[in-house]
Amino acid sequence: MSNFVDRAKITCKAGNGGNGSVSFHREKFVQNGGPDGGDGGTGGDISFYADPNMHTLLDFRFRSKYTAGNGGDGAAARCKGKRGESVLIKVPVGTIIRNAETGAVAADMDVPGETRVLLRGGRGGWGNAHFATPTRQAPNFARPGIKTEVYTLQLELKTMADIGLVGYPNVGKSTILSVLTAARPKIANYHFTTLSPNLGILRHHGQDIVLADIPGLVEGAADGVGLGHDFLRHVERTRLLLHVVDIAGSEGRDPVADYEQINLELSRYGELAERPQILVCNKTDLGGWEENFARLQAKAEAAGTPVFCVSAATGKGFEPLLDKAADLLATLPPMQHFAEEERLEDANQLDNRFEISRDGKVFVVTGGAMDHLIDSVNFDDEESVNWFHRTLRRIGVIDELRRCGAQEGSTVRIADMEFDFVD
Ligand SMILES: Nc1nc2c(ncn2[C@@H]2O[C@H](COP(=O)(O)OP(=O)(O)OP(=O)(O)O)[C@@H](O)[C@H]2O)c(=O)[nH]1
Ligand SMILES: [Mg+2]
Repeated sequence: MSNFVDRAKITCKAGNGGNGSVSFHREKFVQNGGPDGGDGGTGGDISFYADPNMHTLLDFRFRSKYTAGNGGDGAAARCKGKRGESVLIKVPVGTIIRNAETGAVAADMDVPGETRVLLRGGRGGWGNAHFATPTRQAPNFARPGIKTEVYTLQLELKTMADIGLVGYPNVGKSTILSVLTAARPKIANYHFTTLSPNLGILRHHGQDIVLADIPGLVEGAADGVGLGHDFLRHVERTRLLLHVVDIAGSEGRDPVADYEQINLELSRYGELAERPQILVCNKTDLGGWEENFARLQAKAEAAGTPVFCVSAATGKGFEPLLDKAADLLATLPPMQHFAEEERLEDANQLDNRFEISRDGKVFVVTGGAMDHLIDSVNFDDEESVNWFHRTLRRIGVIDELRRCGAQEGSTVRIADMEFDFVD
């Protein structure tokens, strides 16, 4: 078995933001110096790099946890905390990154050399120096940094190629790749010789075409039989399929039945049935293929599929096939890009979202904004409590509570603290 790995799960955490500091300037002979607590540093990011030199996700078998550094805390004399160290994760070009929990696509790393920040480090909290105003000269509070979350990410490699070679096992797909390109895949007279995709580059009239040879497909492939899912994934992005059959039926199989079976599996796997095809009738150097060809040609042409006869053994018949493939590719849309469905980086940033629910007579305010707010307040300090009230008003919590029926004296719960509602 090869070391080809095309799926992996990893956990990632961007760094927490550092806490702001509460500090007052001290100097000989100077009493009650001003607030000088510095801000916390930003946490480190988690980024991904589409590495053209990587071809499998094997590395993630050995390492699956990635944690960026936390931002440093702020300190006296307006000293800002240091930035947390970022982490860069290398993946093969064509890797799709999903949030494992929701299944939503977070990034498609399909551009060679591209770097994407997926999880941003938490922002550092403000030190008390930030909260000084002419009327509030000694703020006794600062804000904590934003705590980031751990994400489980599903990585999935979908081969990037213009053309995918599909067909029943042993029909000669790998041999065709070796005839057309410099690739040297394993070729042998048994089923499932190929166990992972092989890529080759074909140069035709000055145009570079990337060809992918995938393992043979069998009946039930779309249900996962013979590792069908794992193989079909690699033709999902190809723009054109070369459907290869052993037209001589050299193993006693019927190429017409195989052709129909493979098409059935393709149609049952996503949108592969609509992918343009060229039918390649291989092994014409062997005798007795004419009758099979007559039956198959009728079927393929009825489906609008161009048909070519070749022999990978002798190298005959490929020129017109390649002309046709190049013509088709010129008219086909570019490779499928998986659109981003979920923005992970924002999820680590503070938002002002909150929700109000009822627990008997108590109004309960929840949401990320609330936890962070409660952490920011020094409830022994009147200034800090006033600031807390103003913030609740500013982000709309007071209005929303009133709208939900809270009145003077109603009980409001935020995190594990209870307050009287004061309008
Ligand atoms: N006579 C003849 N034999 C061929 C031709 N093309 C391939 N073969 C032979 O058919 C056998 C299978 O070839 P492969 O290229 O490994 O077939 P495959 O479709 O890649 O097979 P899997 O990887 O198992 O799906 C080998 O013994 C090849 O030498 C051909 O045009 N003529
Ligand atoms: Mg093969």
